[in-house]
Amino acid sequence: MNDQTEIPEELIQIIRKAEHVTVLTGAGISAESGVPTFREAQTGLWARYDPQELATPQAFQRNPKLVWEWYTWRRELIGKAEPNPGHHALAEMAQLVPKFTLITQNIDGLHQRAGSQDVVTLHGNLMETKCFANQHLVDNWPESDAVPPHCPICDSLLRPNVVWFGENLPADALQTAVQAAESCDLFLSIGTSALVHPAASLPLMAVENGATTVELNPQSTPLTRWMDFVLTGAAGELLPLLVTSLKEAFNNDA
Ligand code: BV8
Repeated sequence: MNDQTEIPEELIQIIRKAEHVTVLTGAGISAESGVPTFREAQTGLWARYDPQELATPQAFQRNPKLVWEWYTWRRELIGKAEPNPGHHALAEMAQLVPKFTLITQNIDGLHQRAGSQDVVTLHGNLMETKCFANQHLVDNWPESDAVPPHCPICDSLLRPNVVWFGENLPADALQTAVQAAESCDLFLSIGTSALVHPAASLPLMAVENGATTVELNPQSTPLTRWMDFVLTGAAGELLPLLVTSLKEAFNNDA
C-alpha cells in the first residue's frame, strides 16, 4: 500500500462535530523520533534478544543485570529522542475538540514532552524506577557497583516502572482507557500493531460502542478490517495534515 497524501473530507467533518475523541497510540508514533518500534529488529548488542522475552518478571529474576542494562540502553536512546510532528499534532488536536483522551502503550514520555496533558499511560514510564519486591518508586539511589542497584528503602533490586508481559496494567489507567473507548464518538488507533492485550481490545470496544473508528498506520493490522477509516502512512506526516484540515474546517465555520 502506498502512503496517502490527504485526509478524507468526510472524516474531517466527523472530527469537527465530535464531542469526545479518544486516541490510542503505540510504538509507531515514536518511530519518526528515532525510537525503534517494539517489533523492529533490535540493533547492536540487543539484536539477538526478543523484546518479549526480556520484558517479563521471569527474565528479570533469571538475569536482572541483562534486563536492567537493556532498559538502560533504551532509556539512553529515548533521552536523545525528541517528540516528532505526530506527537505535537495530537497535543494540538486536544485543544480543538470538546473532550480528548490520549491513551498510550508507549513508555517513552514523548507525548508528555510534546505538551499532551493527562496522558493515560497503560504500560508505565521508562524514566521512572521502582523496586521489584515492594514497588517503592525511587528517584535516586546511593552510588554503587551493583547492577541493578538496590532499593534504598527495602534493599530489593530496582527495576523500570513499566508493565512487563504477564503483569497487570495499572487498574486506574486501564479503567480510564476502557471508559474512554466505550463512551467516545470517535476513536483513532495510531501506530500500533494491535497485538498486545488488553490495549488491543480498546479499539474494538469503540467499534462495539458505535464510535467512528480510524486506524493510522503504514501497514495493515488485525484491526484494519473493523475500522471505518484507514489512513495509510506515517503519523508524523498524516497527523499534521489532519490537524491543518481540521483547523481549516473550523475557520470555514467562523
Ligand atoms: C496482562 C512495556 C493480565 C515494557 C509492554 C489476551 C489475548 C492474548 C494475550 C494476552 C491476553 N491478555 C493478556 C495476554 C498476554 C500479554 C499479551 O498481550 N501477549 C501478546 C504478545 C499476545 N499481555 C500481557 O501480559 C499484559 N498483561 O494482560 O495482565 C494477565 C496477567 C497474567 C497472565 C495473563 C494476563 C501486559 C502487556 C504489556 C507488556 N508491556 N511494554 C517494555 O516496553 O519493555 S508491551 C509493548 O509491546 C509496548 O508497550 C506495546 O504495547 C507493545 C508493542 O506494540 P506496539 O506499540 O503496537 O508496537 P509494535 O512495534 O508492535 O508496532 C508498531 C506499529 O507501528 C506497527 O504496526 C507499524 O506498522 C507502525 N508504524 C511504524 N512506523 C510508523 C507506524 N505507525 C505510524 N507512523 C509511523 N511512522
